[in-house]
Amino acid sequence: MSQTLSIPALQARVEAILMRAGMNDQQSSALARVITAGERDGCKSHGIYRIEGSLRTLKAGKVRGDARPEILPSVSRGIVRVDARGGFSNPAFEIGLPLLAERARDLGLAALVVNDCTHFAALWPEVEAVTDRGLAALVMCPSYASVAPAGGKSPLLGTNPIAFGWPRPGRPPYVFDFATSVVARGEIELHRRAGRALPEGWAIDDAGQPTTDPAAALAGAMLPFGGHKGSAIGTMIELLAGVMIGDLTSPEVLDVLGTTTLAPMHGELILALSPAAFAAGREGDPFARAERLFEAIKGQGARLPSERRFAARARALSDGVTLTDAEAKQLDRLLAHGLDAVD
Ligand code: NDP
Ligand code: PYC
Repeated sequence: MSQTLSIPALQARVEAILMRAGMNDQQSSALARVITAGERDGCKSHGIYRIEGSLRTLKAGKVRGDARPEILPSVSRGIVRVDARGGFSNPAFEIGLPLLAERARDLGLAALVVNDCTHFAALWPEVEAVTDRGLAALVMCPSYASVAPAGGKSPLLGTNPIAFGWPRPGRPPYVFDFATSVVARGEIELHRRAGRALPEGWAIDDAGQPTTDPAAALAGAMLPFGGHKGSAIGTMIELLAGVMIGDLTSPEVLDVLGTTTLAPMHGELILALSPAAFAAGREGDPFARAERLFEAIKGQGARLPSERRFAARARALSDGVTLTDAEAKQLDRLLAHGLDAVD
């Protein structure tokens, strides 16, 4: 039977599962917030479906559930660096955020670098945490080799998400957040579990031929969005959020991890920019000018990215979220058996 839960109830349940599996308070609470936010906002590919993968990664010893991230001494005022100490990215982001925002307000632009973190999450929760502070945000990270470069035939780039946010005083921010592959890999796995064929153009098989079979796609390679354009943006993310920050690129992650069935460990780059500082001395209020642009987009009948998500959030906050029978049973199983419930 399906089960409807309030958001606080779901978050408490997810946190209890993660603590039962041996994660400390800092890791489990940050992860529970981001996983619950995925369900709340109708982003199933990064909601409770990710719990099992996180526990499998913990059981395999590829992530530290007891990690306490640490802010490292600054080499440059514009760069805040957090060592995730082999834990998940979200608690590391949370401890670095206040200093990132302070430096971005002060300098106009600042970066938060998170190193040595396991990353399975959507990026928009981090983008929104920055826009909530009146700053614009650009966030990106590699993953593991699973995407063929445009014109290539085998996995090399990651699904490398990139997300941007612009603060809108008194309204939800403008936010987009997407993989640089046609879709997130989680979507392919969800299609496989549901026995549904993929749309054409998402993936190729291990012989480099187009496929709509999710299993063949997982064994082959995903395709970048927009052909050579997505391929170039994916490569930029490898450079900025891998090479430049002294962390692993997606092919290196796969070499170290040896599988695409566990959550990957690498780094993450979060840029915070102050529109007020950049526009100072120029005519016009940047926030008012941005609103005119958004109105013009909507005036053509187009929707802004994240509007679907914000509508799902409003519904979930008032009515709760409904889990399928299989999802509710899976949560019960994970809570009852902890790491024994996963391979
Ligand atoms: P989607 O293609 O589903 O959506 C991407 C973005 O486009 C969203 O901001 C969405 O807003 C917006 N959008 C969708 N349709 C429209 C439309 N018609 N008009 C305007 N905007 C639209 O995302 P992906 O499958 O590429 O990625 C899903 C998630 O996976 C992301 O959150 C990403 O961070 C995450 N991911 C994480 C990885 C990791 O390594 N941690 C790797 C890859 C992906 P809305 O939500 O409102 O529909
Ligand atoms: O959905 O592509 C994905 C993904 C990879 C790592 C985390 N999410």
